Amino acid sequence: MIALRTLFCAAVLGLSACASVVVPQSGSAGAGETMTPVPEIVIYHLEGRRSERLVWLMEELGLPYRLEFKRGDLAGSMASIRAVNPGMPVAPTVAYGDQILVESGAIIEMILARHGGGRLAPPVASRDYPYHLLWMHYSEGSLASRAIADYRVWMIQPPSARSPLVDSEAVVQFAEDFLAQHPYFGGSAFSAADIMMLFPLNFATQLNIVDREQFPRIAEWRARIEARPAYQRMLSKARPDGMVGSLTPLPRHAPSGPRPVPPAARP
Ligand SMILES: N[C@@H](CCC(=O)N[C@@H](CS)C(=O)NCC(=O)O)C(=O)O
Repeated sequence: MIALRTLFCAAVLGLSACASVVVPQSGSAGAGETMTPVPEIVIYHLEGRRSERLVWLMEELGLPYRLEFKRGDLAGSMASIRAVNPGMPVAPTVAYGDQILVESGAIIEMILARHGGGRLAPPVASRDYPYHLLWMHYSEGSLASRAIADYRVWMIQPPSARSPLVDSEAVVQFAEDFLAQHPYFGGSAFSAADIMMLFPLNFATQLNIVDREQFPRIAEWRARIEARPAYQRMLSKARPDGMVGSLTPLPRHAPSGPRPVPPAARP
């Protein structure tokens, strides 16, 4: 297990470790809005990993934060995370005032509720809101979990047939089908659900867990959202040297085609 955890996120390049702290614009949560005051927010970060979601969110909202990572040194960045969060050393770990938080989706929902001023989420009464919430949770609950499981299983034993259970291809196809009907995972407008969905979709397509050629709508959506100025600002601050410690793409993705019907319900 330790080896697999290392494989997933702690591949280390032999680059020099230099502490990098970025302090973007400071200020209130939104002009003319009454919102909870923003405490000091520190994002403990690993380049190219899920902590980018928080940096991107803060850049979209124009909220102040401090970014903590060791440039080009995933092991060094991990050591900083472990120092503040020994029990659950993952990225993102966020210091929110005197509270240490994990789970990118939960942190994003909390920041939007307290400091978002209605931005990056559709109104609760709107038709888009259930979609937004669905994809906020699907990104980790159904998509990342299956893509990571399939990647790890492949490394142990490459599959020779498609699983009868919902696999990576099925969860990515569900996202592709939604984008046939809606421009964003937020429904009619960009929302934090789009921020949540990018990491696992990139993980599944770029590591060849699924055949990216089968998902043209996801490719088009990705180009559109990665062109956002806030995403580009995130890249320049949180990934200044490009991708660090990439995982190896699979030499071939799992067999595609129709999924066999499972004989009975299984976990
Ligand atoms: N569900 C969590 C996942 C956090 C997570 O696993 N992050 C990875 C980086 S992308 C990590 O820190 N892995 C280290 C490990 O598994 O030891 C979230 O969305 O924040």
